[in-house]
Amino acid sequence: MKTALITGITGQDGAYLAELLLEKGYMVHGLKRRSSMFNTDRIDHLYQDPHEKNINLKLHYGDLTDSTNLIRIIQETQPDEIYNLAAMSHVKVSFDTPEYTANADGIGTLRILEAIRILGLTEKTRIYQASTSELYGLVQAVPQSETTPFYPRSPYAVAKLYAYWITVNYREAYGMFACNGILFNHESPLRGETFVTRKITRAASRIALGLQEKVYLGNLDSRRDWGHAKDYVEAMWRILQQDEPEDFVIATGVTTTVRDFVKMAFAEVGIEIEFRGEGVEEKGYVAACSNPEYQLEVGREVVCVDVNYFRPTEVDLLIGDGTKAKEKLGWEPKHDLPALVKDMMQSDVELFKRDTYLKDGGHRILNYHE
Ligand code: NDP
Ligand code: GDR
Repeated sequence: MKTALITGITGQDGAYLAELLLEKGYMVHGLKRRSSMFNTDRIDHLYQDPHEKNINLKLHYGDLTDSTNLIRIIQETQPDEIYNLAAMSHVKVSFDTPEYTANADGIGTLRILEAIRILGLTEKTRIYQASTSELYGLVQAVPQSETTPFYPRSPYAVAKLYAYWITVNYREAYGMFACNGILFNHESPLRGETFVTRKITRAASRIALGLQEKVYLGNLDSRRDWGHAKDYVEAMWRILQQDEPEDFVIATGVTTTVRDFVKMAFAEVGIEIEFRGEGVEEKGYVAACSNPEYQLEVGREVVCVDVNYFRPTEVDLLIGDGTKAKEKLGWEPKHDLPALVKDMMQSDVELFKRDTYLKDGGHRILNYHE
């Protein structure tokens, strides 16, 4: 039985990866942060009672900013594979917490690599580093591949740039099996609520169900290469099963604007959106509503632009070239964007139907804008 340690197991990717590795028969250890509330919602369906014998999922308290803790957990668990997914992963928030982001996302990766070296596990333990298409930043060339130059545009991306290169350096300096997966945006029903796709699918569901008036978004022109997280964790695993350690771009090769994502999400509930106006004055209106379940007036304003969601420096266009992953890993995405949007919308409509019962029962339903 192989043993894996997943940092960031309580996040979107951590949850899907834990599920995948358990299916493959791994013993899975996960690093979770202490929180004042339970923070394991995404993996509760995998929970195993630690009092039982022969469990194959175990959680450990830890933090990427605490090297002694990382050394102890790696020593105790002796992993064959470490998936370093933990990070302060929100690009906009990284402008508010740049030092913390550098510490967790940049130096955190170094702490893991050093722990492996200190413990003499360089031959045994393979490491996957969660690198990102945000490294490309200001567009140098498209589509972006493993050889496209980096130009990071946020404290998050700069921290991840350090993590990328320190992973390459430890591979070259100490012969470690350490790899970067340069993953383009990937989403799912488990996506954090403040990333744009989930913000949109939540809002489209809630607006259709009469729980929310409108949604405020930032830059509608930015383009992303969006895939499904379920497919992307499979690529992470394949990267660590190769004969030689290498870095891979994981992407769909299709790019779409935020504006078009909005249209696709609303279309899933039978609502056609038309955008009118320029720049910050641009707004999205209901152009048609073909679903008799939802009572949305034609002409109603449901999308507005709020400059507070703009970033000081933006990444305008991401579109990945996944040729190397296809050729060497045999990896291709199983979901296209319409399938992703459908999955997210079905899940959110189902989720928020519960709130309609609460609303009907007189409970206050919060419109939380973030
Ligand atoms: P999430 O934000 O959903 O999850 C991040 C995880 O990291 C959570 O488990 C979080 O814990 C944990 N975490 C945050 N800070 C620390 C810390 N200091 N110590 C320990 N754990 C910490 O991210 P995703 O699952 O979407 O992404 C996984 C990784 O992949 C991240 O590194 C991200 O930067 C990277 N990435 C993501 C892409 C995407 O499109 N999703 C694309 C490319 C890269 P808690 O639950 O307590 O907050
Ligand atoms: P990103 O994802 O920054 O690409 O990072 P996010 O969904 O936050 O933004 C995508 C694009 O949408 C624009 N946008 C908005 N974004 C948010 N969050 N909220 C809004 O209201 C909004 N309106 C427009 C953004 O400006 C941006 O252009 C994600 C994270 O998962 C990173 O951890 C990961 O490394 C990269 O993807 C690849």
